[in-house]
Amino acid sequence: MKESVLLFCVVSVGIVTASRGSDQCWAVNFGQDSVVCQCNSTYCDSVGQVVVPVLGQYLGFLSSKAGSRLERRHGPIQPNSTGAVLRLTVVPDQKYQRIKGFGGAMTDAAAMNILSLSPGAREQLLQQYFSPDGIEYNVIRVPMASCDFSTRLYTYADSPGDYQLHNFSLAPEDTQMKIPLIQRAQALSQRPLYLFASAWSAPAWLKTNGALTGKGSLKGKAGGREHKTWAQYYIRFLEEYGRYNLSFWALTTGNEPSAGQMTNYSFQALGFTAETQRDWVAMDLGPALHSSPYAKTQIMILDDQRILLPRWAKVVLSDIRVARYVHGVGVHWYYDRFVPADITLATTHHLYPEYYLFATEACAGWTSFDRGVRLGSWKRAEDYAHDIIEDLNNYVTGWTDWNLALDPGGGPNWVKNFVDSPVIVDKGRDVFYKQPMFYSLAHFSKFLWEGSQRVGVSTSHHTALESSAFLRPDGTVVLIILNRSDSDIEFEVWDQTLGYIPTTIPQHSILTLLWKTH
Ligand SMILES: *[C@@H]1O[C@H](CO)[C@@H](O)[C@H](O)[C@H]1NC(C)=O
Ligand SMILES: *[C@@H]1O[C@H](CO)[C@@H](O)[C@H](O)[C@H]1NC(C)=O
Ligand SMILES: *[C@@H]1O[C@H](CO)[C@@H](O)[C@H](O)[C@H]1NC(C)=O
Ligand SMILES: *[C@@H]1O[C@H](CO)[C@@H](O)[C@H](O)[C@H]1NC(C)=O
Ligand SMILES: *[C@@H]1O[C@H](CO)[C@@H](O)[C@H](O)[C@H]1NC(C)=O
Ligand SMILES: *[C@H]1O[C@H](CO)[C@@H](O)[C@H](O)[C@H]1NC(C)=O
Repeated sequence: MKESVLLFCVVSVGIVTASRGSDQCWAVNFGQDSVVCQCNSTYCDSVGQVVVPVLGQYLGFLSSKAGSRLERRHGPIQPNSTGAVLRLTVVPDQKYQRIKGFGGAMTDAAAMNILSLSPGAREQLLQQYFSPDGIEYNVIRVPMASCDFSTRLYTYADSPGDYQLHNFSLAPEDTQMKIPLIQRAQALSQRPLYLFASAWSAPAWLKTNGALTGKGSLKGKAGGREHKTWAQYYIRFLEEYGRYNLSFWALTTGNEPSAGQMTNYSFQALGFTAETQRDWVAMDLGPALHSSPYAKTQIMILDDQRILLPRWAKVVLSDIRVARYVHGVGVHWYYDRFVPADITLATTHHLYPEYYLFATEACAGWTSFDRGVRLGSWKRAEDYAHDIIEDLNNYVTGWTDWNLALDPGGGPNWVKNFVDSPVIVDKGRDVFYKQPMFYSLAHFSKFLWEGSQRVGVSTSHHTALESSAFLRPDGTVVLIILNRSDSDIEFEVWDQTLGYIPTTIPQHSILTLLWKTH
C-alpha cells in the first residue's frame, strides 16, 4: 500500500495557466437520465465571471435534466403582473441566518485523483472549483490523517505510548498531495478560503479497542492522559499545517462519533456520546485550543447525522463549561429524507441561536441499493439541491460536499466504501467529468457569498417548487428555485419595490435568479 502512495508523491503540483474554456458544455451521455460535461487539459466549459445587471434588469442561470448547464437568461423586471397563477414574493423584511459558504473535502482519495491528471487538466479542475471563472467554493474540509477514502490506515502519531507527541508528523498524503493542492486552491480563490479539519480516529494506542476501526473510544476519562493527548494532537495538527501557511477557520470534534459506538464498524472511527464529547471539550480540547496560538480557530460539535439533534446540542451546549468554547454544530446528510429538518435543525437553532449550523458532509451513491458512481445522474443533482434548500431554510449556514473528486469506480477507498462525486477523474484519458451534482452545487456556491442573509419567500399557492432567497452584501437578491416534478409551470417572481419577473422553470431543473435592489 505504502509504495503506491509514494508513486503518487512523485507528481508535483504544476502551476500551469490553463486557458479559459468556452461556455459550452462538452456533453457526454453515459446512459443515465442526463449528461456529464467533459473537460481536458485545454477545454472546459466554465460559468465565467458574473456581473449583475443594472437596476431594473434580472439575470438567471438554468440547469436542467434536459441538458442546460448554467445557461444564462436575462430581461427587464416588469411593472405589471403577468397574471401567472403562481407568484413567489420575496420578503426582504423577514431576515434569517447569514451564509458562511460552500465547498468539498480534500480527502486523500480526492487529492490522488486530482494529482493523477496532467498538470494542465489538474489546473482546469482546481479552477472549476475555486477560481472566479469557476463555481467559487470557499470551504474545504480537511480530514486529519486517514479515513475510509485513503489507501492505507494511519494517524499522525502511531508510536505507542508517545503521550508527548514527540513523533507527531504529517503524512506524505498531506505534504505531497493535499497541502500543495489546497495552497493552489487558495491562490486561485478571489475571496477567503475557509478550511476546517475533522479527525476520524485517534491513534490506536489511545483507544479502548487498540485499533483505528471498530467500536472504541478514548481510554480513561476527560481530563486524563489519553484525553489530553488527543486534544494536543489537534494543536500539533494546526501547528504543522501552519508551517505551510495554512490556517484553519474551524475544527470539528471528530467525524461521526456515533460510528465509533457501533459494533464492528468497518472503518476509522472514534466513539463519543454527547456526554463524553461534552466533557472532553470542557476539560481538554477547549482549554488546549484556548491557550494555544490557535485560539481563533472555532469548534464545531457533532459532525454527525441530524437525527442526533436537538438532544446532542442540549447535552453539550447547556453546560456552561463547554458552551464558551463552541461556535457551531456540524451535520451530515445521510438519512435526511427520514428525519424532518424542522424538529432537528430549526429546533436546535431556536434553542441555541448563538451557535451556527453547518453541513459538513454529503455524498450520493452511498446506499446498498444505489451504490457508487452514476455518470450523468440528474436525480442525484436534485437530491443535492433539495437537501441544500431544505438545510438553508432551516438555518444552516453552509454546505460541504464529500470528496472533491473520485475515480470512475468511486474510489480509491481502502474498505471499498465506493460512492459518487460531482467530479469524476478518468486518468487513463486525462479527462474529468463534471456531473449534474457539480452544477447543482454551483447554483448556490457561485452566487451566495459569505455574509448573504436569508430572507423570506412567500408563495401565492401551494406549490411543489422549492426555493430559498437571500440578500447578498452587495445588495443583490439571489433566489434559487428547484423543480423536481414532471411538468413545466409558468410563474412570476415579485419584488415588491421593483416589480415582476415573468418566468418558467422547466421540469427537473434548478434556476438561480439575481437582481439588484438599489
Ligand atoms: C480537449 O478537447 C478539445 C475539445 O474536444 C479538443 O479540441 C482538444 O484537442 C482536446 N485536448 C487534448 C489535449 O486532448
Ligand atoms: C400596467 O398597469 C396599469 C394599470 O392597470 C396600466 O395603466 C399600464 O398601462 C400597465 N403598464 C404596462 C406596461 O402594461
Ligand atoms: C519515535 O520514533 C522512533 C523511531 O521509530 C522510536 O525509536 C522512538 O521510540 C519514538 N519515540 C517515542 C517517544 O515514541
Ligand atoms: C508563508 O508565507 C510567508 C509570508 O507570506 C512566506 O514568506 C513564506 O515563504 C511562506 N511559507 C511557505 C512554506 O509557503
Ligand atoms: C463482530 O466481529 C466478530 C469477529 O469477527 C464476530 O464474531 C461478531 O459476530 C461480529 N459482531 C457483529 C454484531 O457483527
Ligand atoms: C414543476 O413544479 C410544479 C409545481 O409547482 C408542478 O405543478 C409542475 O408540475 C412542475 N413544474 C414546476 C415547474 O413547478
